[in-house]
Amino acid sequence: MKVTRVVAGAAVAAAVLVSLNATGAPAAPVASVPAVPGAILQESATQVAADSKTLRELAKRTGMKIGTAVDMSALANDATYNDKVATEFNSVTAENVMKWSEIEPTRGVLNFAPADQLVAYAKANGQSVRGHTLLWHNQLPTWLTDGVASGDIDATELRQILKQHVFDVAGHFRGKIYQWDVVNEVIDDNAQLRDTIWLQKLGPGYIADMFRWAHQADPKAKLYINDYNVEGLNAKADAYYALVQQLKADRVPIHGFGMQGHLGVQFGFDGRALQNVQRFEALGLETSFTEVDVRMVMPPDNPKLQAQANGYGILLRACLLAKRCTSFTVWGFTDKYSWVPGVFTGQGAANLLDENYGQKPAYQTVSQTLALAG
Ligand code: 9MR
Repeated sequence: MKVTRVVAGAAVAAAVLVSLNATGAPAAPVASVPAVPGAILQESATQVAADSKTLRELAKRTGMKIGTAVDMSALANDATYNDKVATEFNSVTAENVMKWSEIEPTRGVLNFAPADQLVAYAKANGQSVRGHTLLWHNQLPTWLTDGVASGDIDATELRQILKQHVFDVAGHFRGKIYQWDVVNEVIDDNAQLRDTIWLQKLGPGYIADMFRWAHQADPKAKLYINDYNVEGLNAKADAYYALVQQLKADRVPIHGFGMQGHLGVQFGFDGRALQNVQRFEALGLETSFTEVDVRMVMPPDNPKLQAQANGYGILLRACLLAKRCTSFTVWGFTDKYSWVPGVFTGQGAANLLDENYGQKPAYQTVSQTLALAG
């Protein structure tokens, strides 16, 4: 029996969100939320709303987009997957097909077909598209990495190639992407600029160049800097704060800070995500959670699944409580398709739905939190 307290009004909903965030208590069904003064014990309107609506429907009234990364082969071959992308989300990100190695596997031969399919799908389903990503150190075409390694491509040519890439890709999708991850993972886990071909050959100024070029290529897109392990208050997030401060001082067109949100229940969660979001917003940026998933050591059990729900809840509440957190994207939504087991041996079950599309506690938390906020 679903007996819980009626939570009426946005102010109370916000108070509940705050209290959950501040206590850091495991994200729990609404029934175990601390007593709200004046609340009536009956079937909760919020619970009913959450039960009968998709995430997309619930998110509509929050002003925050709810998104997922999309695996194009699952979209083409798995009807349930395809249906859920359309019904549960109002924002999509290409999990892979907008990356450089996918778009230009052969130098000078651009293949936009799979990414165009995603953009068309999004249009047909009334969804927005996040662009991911114009610059990364992974998934680069071998003609590029080999050319740099052999010395065939020198620094001057590399800079020209990178600029051309931005104009090719951001130009191709001009007007169709609401947020671009312009540079991805440019700071390493020691909070230093990441040692990549970009830094080695072009120097640190490549980051500002990327934003300036992207802004010229697609003036309306919000331009993001994006990374993992920057959801809380830590040295890496501090390094981003300093970098963004400098870019803003230099009048670089940077608009957003993207926190990927690849968490693991075995590491615990930093409950200060909201403070972190707020300090970036105070610099004049909007923010987004861009790749959220919460993995665990297999097999899943109830405590791990509850902890996972808490991880999703901490990030989602931070986004909903912040002033300019515009999108919350999960990096896949079903354990049927996930990058995690292939990279972290013995870990998985990181998504909102299980392999059979069954709802996990994390889904319930996301759904109920959206219902409360909306
Ligand atoms: O989920 C993506 C996976 O399918 C690719 O094989 C992998 C290649 O490195 O990239 C994964 O997505 C990454 C994203 O683009 C950037 N942040 C980390 C994500 C997980 O590795």
